[in-house]
Amino acid sequence: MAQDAAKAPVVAEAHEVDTYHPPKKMLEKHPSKPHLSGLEEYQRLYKESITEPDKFWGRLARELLTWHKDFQTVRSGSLVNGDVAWFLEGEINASYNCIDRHAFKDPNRVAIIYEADEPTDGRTVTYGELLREVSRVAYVLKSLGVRKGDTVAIYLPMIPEAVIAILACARIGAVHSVVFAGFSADSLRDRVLDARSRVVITADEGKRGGKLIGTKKIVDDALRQCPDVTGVLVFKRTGADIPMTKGRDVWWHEEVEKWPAYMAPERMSAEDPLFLLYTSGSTGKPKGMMHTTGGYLVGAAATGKYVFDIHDGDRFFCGGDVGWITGHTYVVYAPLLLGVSTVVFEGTPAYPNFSRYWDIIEKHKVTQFYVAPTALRLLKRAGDQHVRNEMKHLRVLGSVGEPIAAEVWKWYFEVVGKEESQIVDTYWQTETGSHVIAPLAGVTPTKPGSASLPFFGIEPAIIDPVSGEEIHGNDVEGVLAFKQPWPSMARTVWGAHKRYMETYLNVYKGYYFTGDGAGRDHEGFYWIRGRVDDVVNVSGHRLSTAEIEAALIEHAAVAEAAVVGVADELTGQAVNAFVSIKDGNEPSDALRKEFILQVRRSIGPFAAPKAVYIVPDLPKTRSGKIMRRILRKILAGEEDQLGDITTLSDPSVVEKIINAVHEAK
Ligand code: 6R9
Repeated sequence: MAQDAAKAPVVAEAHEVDTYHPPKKMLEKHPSKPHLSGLEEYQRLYKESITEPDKFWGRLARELLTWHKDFQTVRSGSLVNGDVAWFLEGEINASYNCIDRHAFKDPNRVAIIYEADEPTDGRTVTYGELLREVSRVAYVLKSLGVRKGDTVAIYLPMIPEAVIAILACARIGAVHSVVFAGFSADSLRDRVLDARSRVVITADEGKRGGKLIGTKKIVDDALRQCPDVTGVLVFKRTGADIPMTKGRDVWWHEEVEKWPAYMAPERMSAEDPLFLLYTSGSTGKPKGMMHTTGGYLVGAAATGKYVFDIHDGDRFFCGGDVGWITGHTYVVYAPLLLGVSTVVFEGTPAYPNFSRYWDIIEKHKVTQFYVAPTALRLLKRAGDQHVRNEMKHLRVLGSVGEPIAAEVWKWYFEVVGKEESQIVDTYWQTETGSHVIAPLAGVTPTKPGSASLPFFGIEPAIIDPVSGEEIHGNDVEGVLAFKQPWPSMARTVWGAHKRYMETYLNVYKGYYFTGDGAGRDHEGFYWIRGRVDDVVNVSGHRLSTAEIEAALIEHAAVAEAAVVGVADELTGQAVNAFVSIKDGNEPSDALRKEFILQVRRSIGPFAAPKAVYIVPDLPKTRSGKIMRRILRKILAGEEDQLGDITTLSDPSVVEKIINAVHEAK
């Protein structure tokens, strides 16, 4: 598995690259100073977090959060047993920590800066207003029958109401299950059914890049096969004329008027679930990763504070969508837990023009900006003339979701940041809840392309995938695992704990397995190489090849399908599909288009294959296993390095596939 990753390094050899220290200008314009005095303090605290985790995390949890009832047991359980639990006996409410404690101190402080799709349509929401709106929606959810422990599906565009819906669930102890609004009706249906959600929160329409999206229509399509859904709360975003199902659908603006503007938060146990978020794995069905309340909040607040160097009065802008983990942790929880302003951006970086991000940063005096390299590649390619803005309040520029190439890193640093901000390349996953390998802004030196050093409490291990043994020392390559539990790790896959154990904890006993290949250089810096499983990363979106194959096979003409990721200049990786068709069908462009449409319909537009090759057969072993490695090699033009193909049940298909690819190119 890991050989693939090791042979295709995405970065230069570690010792050839420059080291960048936190820029002096960043420290000069700092409102005070970074939370730590320097690398030595990081090293001292890091050591404590590994050798005395109870002391370290107990202190941080009490410092960063307000508990209704204090905890006594900081940590229990183990990676071996898969029963990790944190801050037991503690009682806490996420919405109280994100809202009330700031609203009581300063109700007029801005919590949400809403940048609408049209630059002129935005508004701000203060902490006082947020408390009132969240309380009202919490009442509405109760009136729709939602009780503590129930799951609520949220299918909303990037508008303040998405944050309000999330926090309203948290307020009453309901488990939010946000589904990215780019997912199709079928994907939404699967998630609603798997989580057994009976209430869905949505909008009439969405608006993105000047285009309208029929959000409610997608929900209606999905719910046709979800008989247990009894309530749909609909926010009026555009005022489109949409059908409302009697007895099921209610309008947000009508319901909130019925209820008072304060509701006391529910006291939750630290280990009560806070949310589910579905993510793709190597097998077909998406997994509902379950995060719990206390540990997740500690991870979000701690990484927000130390990695992004968040200070009072900061204005934080994460370009991720709340439908993904990046939006959960760094649009919603981290900035609100720390009481600063968070930008909720509805649009795209290219609308109305390529200066949109920079205009937002300038307009709102943004101090930290966080985005995926795919957006940076797009904007770099569009040209430096779009980045004329001074953006003089910026101190930290974050990168997330995929490896960032050194030249994109440098462009971010020089052209966007004018060498006055620190770049933080943050490595983490839906499963880790918050950053696990990342520099601390103002503290950690960085190297373009490296996520640098582990966050507190994270003890990385590089494992030899062949022997399964940990490789000690520096200048080593292998697969990445973690040796100790940390507070914000997902506790289970919803309703499938066995799958959780098999995917993460039983692969290498005693370790959490990330699924990524990585190197540790001569100075102990980590270089993430990318997935070693059948997960493709397209524009920072995590897709399962098996899921796309399953979608293709739903098409009546498809006999078999194999999907692989190929390197793509703009999107990092792109989806390419090999399809063999049933007798009676002829290969054609029209058929290829239908296959692409099939994936769009079944999963969502972002999963659509960039190329579809219709081939007579797929390369399979005698036991029927598809050899995707061979397909990847052919696409990379490395036909002379296919290795041993005699184990294939029909080695002659390889030649035919090569021809099909050449013809298409
Ligand atoms: C936060 C998020 C997780 C996968 C992960 C890895 C890739 C994330 C990265 C990175 C290189 C980084 N990934 N951050 N690769 N450098 N800084 O993206 O979560 O959607 O679950 O994806 O993304 O492959 O395993 P998620």
